[in-house]
Amino acid sequence: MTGPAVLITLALVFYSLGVWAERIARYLKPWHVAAFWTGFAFDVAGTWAMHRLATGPFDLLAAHTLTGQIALWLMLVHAAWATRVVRSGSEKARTGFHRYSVIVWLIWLLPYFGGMYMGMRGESDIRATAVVPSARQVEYQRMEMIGFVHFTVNTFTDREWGYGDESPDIFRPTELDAGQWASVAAEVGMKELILTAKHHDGFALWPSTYTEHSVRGSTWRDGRGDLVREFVGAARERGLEVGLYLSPWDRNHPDYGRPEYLDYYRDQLTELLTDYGPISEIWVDGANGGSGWYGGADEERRIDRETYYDWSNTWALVKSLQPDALIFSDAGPDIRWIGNEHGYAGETNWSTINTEGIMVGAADTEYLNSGDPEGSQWVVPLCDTSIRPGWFYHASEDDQVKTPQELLEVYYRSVGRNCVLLLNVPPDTRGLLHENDVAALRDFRRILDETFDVDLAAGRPVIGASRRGRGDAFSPAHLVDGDPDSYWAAEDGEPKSSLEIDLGSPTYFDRVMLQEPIRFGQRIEAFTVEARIDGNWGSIARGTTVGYKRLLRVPGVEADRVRVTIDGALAPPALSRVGLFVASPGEGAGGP
Ligand code: FUL
Repeated sequence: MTGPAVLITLALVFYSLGVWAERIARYLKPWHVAAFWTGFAFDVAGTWAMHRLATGPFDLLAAHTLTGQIALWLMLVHAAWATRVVRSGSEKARTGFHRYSVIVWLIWLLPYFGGMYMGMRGESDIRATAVVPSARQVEYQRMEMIGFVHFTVNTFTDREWGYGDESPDIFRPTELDAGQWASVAAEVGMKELILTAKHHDGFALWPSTYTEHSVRGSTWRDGRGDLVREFVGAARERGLEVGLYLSPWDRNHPDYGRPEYLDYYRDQLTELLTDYGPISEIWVDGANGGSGWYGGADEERRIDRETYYDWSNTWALVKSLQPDALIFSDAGPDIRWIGNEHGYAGETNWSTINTEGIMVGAADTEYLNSGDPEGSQWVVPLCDTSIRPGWFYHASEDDQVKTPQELLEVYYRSVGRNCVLLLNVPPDTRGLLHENDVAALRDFRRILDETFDVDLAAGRPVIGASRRGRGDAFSPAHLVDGDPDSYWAAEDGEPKSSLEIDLGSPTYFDRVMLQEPIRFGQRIEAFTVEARIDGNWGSIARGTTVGYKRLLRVPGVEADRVRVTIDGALAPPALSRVGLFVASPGEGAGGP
């Protein structure tokens, strides 16, 4: 018997001993109460040990967790009640209490044995790998696509990097409407929006009390504007999470490069994390070009990337102000850069890396691009790219907006490779997303929906897979049930497993979707997809990692069966979904 099982059995032994000794004596004695409490203590210890050993993040509503909770609460109430009766109850109460004890004990047995039965059938969750995402990281990954809003003085100077000497008054959007940004983002399926609260030029889009270089110095909204506030309000109204970009490099601030600047950076971070409600993500950019205005010094300032920013204390500050905020940088700690600005993840993309030694602004981009199966930290990969050549709006780029087909290419290489896609759509000098960008986004969304709305595998019989446990908890039917939380798991100890989807009759498809239940870790390191065409099996795709989502563009086939084989995995494999789709004609001829 394993540790938790011993503890939970001891809970039964002590609790039953107390209840039945009381029943025989027909009188509640202090040692009976002590036995109830001992039983309770073992139950708590056993439940705790079970969660620590056997599962990923604690899920209160999972069946076996729930039964355990009910049993624990019943026992606690009973023991506390008995303690009161022994301490201050009448003789009559002590003589009659055994009736209640037996009833509570009988009720308690139901969840107790219910939980045990599920455990015996192998219905407790699979054992997580050593490195798993936090619940917040899983939520973040599930957003799949989020939006970036680059907007500041650069929009008006037509530059990509402001020097820091811009007059705040050049910031004069004529029709600014953050509601338009958020509506378009929500409409096209983005779940979060990130605003450049401060870019490298140092101009603050909110009236920071620590600088004059902000919207307060602009005639926009008569100097009383607060774009961060407008932005978070508009995003939240439309159900979007909000993130803020606060550039560490500040070409305006006189102290940049000196230790004092760090206080300024952290003060601004504190304002943003204190005054604007829940912030889902803080975005820390790695760029540092050296030269700048720096309060009039107008010079080159180099910093030591390794020591200057003292990131660990800044991360601690973020977490102390908002424990749920996730931090993005080259080195995480929660979300990592994918290593390029095209929005392309590696075909092999592990969510784990070793962050030690990664310097913000000087990272090994190849390492970030594919992650590390031996990494000891889970750091969600993020693919950032802009819908235009630049990050900021330039009228000269109005006809260089990515086409819907180019956006799809990005989507397949980001979301389709275990990455979250962060797509930048910069507002123009009016303060609105440009018509060309909005049109491209809408077409992109329409085509995506045309491709992925109908899953030909949904509800089809799945056969041939080994499965964990004897019940249906991990049955391969979960691969096609549309529930993102349910999953199929192979028999423990089996690193290679195959399953077949029976399509009933020859069915055309050219897109395959695979998903792992990442809350238990990322496991799969090699897989093959085969199709049966006219009775003959042939391989249509081979790949390495799957992770949260893997999309495969395969040559169109008309097959009656599809086989997915997990050729290698770091731990017994599990999948939460296999989907089969037909590409919308709107996708055009994208490369695999
Ligand atoms: C880069 C910055 O220098 C760009 O201006 C932009 O903000 C991009 C997302 O990150 O490193």
